[in-house]
Amino acid sequence: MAKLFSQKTNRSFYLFMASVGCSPLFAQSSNAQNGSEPRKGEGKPLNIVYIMSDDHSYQTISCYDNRFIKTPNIDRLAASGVRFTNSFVTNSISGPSRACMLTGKFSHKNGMTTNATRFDSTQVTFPKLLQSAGYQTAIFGKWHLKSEPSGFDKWEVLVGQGQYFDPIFIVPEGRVTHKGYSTDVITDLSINWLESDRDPNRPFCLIVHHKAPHRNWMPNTTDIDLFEDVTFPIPETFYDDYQGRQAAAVQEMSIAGDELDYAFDLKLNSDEIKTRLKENLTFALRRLDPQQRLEWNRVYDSVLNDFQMRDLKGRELAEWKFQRYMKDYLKCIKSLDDNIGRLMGYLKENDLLENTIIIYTSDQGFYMGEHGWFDKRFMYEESLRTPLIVQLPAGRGDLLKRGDIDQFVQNIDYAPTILELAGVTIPQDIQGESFVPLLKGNRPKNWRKSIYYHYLEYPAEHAVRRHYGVRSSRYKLIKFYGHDIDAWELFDLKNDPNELQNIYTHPGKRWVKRKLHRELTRLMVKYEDSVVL
Ligand code: SGN
Ligand code: CA
Repeated sequence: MAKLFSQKTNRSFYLFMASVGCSPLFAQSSNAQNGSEPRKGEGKPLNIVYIMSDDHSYQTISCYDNRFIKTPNIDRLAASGVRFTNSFVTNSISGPSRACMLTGKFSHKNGMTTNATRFDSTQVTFPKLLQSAGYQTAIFGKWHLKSEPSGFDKWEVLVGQGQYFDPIFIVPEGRVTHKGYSTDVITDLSINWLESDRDPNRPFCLIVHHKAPHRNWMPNTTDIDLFEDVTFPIPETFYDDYQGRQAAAVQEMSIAGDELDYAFDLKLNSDEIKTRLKENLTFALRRLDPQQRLEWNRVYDSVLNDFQMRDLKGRELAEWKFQRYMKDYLKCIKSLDDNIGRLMGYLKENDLLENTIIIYTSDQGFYMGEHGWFDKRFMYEESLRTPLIVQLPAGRGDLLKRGDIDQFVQNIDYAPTILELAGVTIPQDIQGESFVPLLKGNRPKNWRKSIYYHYLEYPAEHAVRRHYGVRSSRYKLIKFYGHDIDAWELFDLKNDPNELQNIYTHPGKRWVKRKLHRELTRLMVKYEDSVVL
């Protein structure tokens, strides 16, 4: 009976796909074309596992940068897949980035311009299209779009930013608290769905959105002792003086400044330390059980003692704060990497790697002390870039097995790429490009040579002024605008990769400037963006 049922489901899925004009993605392989033995996984529709963390910098993934931490599980994905070396976001902030990813459109088109906006969930998104093409769709973890998820058969999403311990989830029926550490919980929900909730005879798209390593970087108590005796290298630009860069000079995301909260961020929990965000730490710590609280206090009470004993000032204090920030952030990364390993282990053990594409990315990049900062938002490299690693299904002989892809991709490209891989028609008005040709190892001549960016969340926390700009392989042109600013910046990324010299007014750059202005206008026209003052 079970067999009959599964055959029927399979057939009805294929008939449905044909009726909606889709060629369901059977793991096509060059073997199928040349008539040799079919590979394992061939002929099966493609599954998608999309894992996105929150604020995970490429600097803290060892296959991108091995100065800070080893991430063996993410590295393994990259080693058996492709690593994008020029992957960028369109607007470096969570809600907007998530909306770009779901719709394949820039913020000004999908309407989600800032974290304060509400996502219009009646819009077409790639999960909705997959769902109507017969895919089972599920999302677990951070959502951050205010409106309820739509286009998912199963969803459990965090309330707002979510909590690290015993996180509360919004579900169609209301709210539910899951005991445990958020990264473990989100992975458990994902694995449980794969194991017990889905029909194994239909393809699936599983979206796993971690909360970690978002501020305030609370580690699992199992990882709480890690890195305590490690001293991390101070970034070259930690003491940036922001000369010639007006917006950078007035931001509020400095590690040395009070914005990195002594209580909430640095976990210094003492009656004498009264800070703006102290209450938030109190609330967060209430979620730990007595055993976890003991472990927590053991580590952070000793940090507090050390801090009080040293009585640090000036650069010594700034560097102490940097070291604490790095330690906590990296403890969260350890758990993230372990859990990615756990999910990968499940997919392998259950023979799913043959016909499943696995994507790992973050909603944007993050500053690990570069320019003296934490947070993101700016169009400078550390937050404009985002990690992107794709492990391709072993059964797809037409796709690359491994290697680096250096062409420019953006998060608006994910939706069309996934749709093309799934054999679902890409809507005409999607602004991103499917990078399936790149996954096949091609270098299309007309592939984009520059990217467009627009950040709109000001006035807001961290005080990063609104800006838009263009990045080519060599140069970056940025315009900061609105309220109290009207400033252009131009960087030569070859001679000044750290973006310290604004050469906009330098004589001799007129030709470069003209070319970039023209390119910026071309992109604004192409993407139909304009600036509202
Ligand atoms: C919170 C954080 C900010 C962070 C935003 C946006 N403050 O408001 O530091 O920039 O989220 O982050 S906190 O005190 O609440 O931690 S995003 O990744 O969701 O866009
Ligand atoms: Ca984020």
